[in-house]
Amino acid sequence: MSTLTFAEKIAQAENFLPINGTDYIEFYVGNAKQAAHYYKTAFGFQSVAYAGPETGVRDRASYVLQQGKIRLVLTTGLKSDSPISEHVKKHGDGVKILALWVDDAYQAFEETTKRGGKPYLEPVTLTDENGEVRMSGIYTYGETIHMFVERKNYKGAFMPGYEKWESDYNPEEAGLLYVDHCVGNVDWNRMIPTVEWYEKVMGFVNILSFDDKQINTEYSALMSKVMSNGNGYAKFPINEPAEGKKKSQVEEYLDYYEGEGVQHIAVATKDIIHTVTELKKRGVEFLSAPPEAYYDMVPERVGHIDEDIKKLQALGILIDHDEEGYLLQIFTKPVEDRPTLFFEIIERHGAQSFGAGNFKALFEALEREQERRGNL
Ligand code: TYF
Ligand code: FE
Repeated sequence: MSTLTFAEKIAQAENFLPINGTDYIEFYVGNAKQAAHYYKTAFGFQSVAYAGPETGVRDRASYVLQQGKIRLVLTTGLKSDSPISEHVKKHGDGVKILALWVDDAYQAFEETTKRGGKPYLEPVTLTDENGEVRMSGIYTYGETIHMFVERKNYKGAFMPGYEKWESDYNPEEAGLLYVDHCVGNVDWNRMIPTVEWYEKVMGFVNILSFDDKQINTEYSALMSKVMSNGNGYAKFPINEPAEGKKKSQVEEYLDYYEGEGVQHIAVATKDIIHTVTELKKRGVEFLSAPPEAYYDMVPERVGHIDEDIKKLQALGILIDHDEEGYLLQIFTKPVEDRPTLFFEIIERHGAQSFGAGNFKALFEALEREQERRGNL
């Protein structure tokens, strides 16, 4: 076990690709209008911008939503031969773009492609009366893209091509603040090459690793490595399935997504009890709570926490700690019919880790769902 703190580990990252945070996450979906309604109603996202036939965009419709610093773009293709529709046909609804906010989109493209990044979008400058946005993009795992977004004091709703979306339907926010991390599932034997890709092409460092000895239940196993940039604003854990008695949850994902892709998006809140209470009231489905014994062990395993354990238990929220503090987390069921993408809600109190102490309880809950789907 290394004795470096997380801050010391990320300080070892290279800085040829300065990142200020997540700019947006774009989903390719079968019906963007309905998906936008779901994220507004169920998660409390607010209407921000729209692009589509009414704004002169012929091949797609995109809805931009925001809550705290989290910006989601929901995009659908308008013709069967559009690359968006092809993507949806293969993968179902899922994340296409993890966009990163950078100071210089041209330099980001240059630095990453010269280190082997595969181009997706050559640098472009988009302008309208509200200013300028520069963008470029490269492929990461599967068909997933990292877009680099540079905002030159852009004053419009989102970016050129989009119009402000003023809706009469505005459900209240649920306390979601920012993207904490986004996890990718990769194929067998692909975790190490993907980790090396993040090191070489993006200048990231590996801050945590879990092997199949640590991440396993009676039935299934996986391996995971967390990659971070130099300020910790971009954290991408990478999972690979591992051989167990039965099918790994990562393998189930790969089968249904028909390839590698984003497994979960973790969003931070400052009041997880309020956030989860709200989300449940609005119909978001969460994995079932661990057994009573899990909560009985918390004082001994984690030590003091500010929250009332009974309230956390009633909502099925998980609790873990590391040398730097504790964290509270809970996972939704997949938000599509295919068992693919899900969300994590996380509240950190100092802890910079990912809830390894919860893996057993979490994976048992995941396996109960896999079993119900006949995939275990
Ligand atoms: O991001 C993480 O590492 C935690 C735990 O299939 C986790 O949220 C890891 C793998 C997985 C589900 C959750
Ligand atoms: Fe996570």
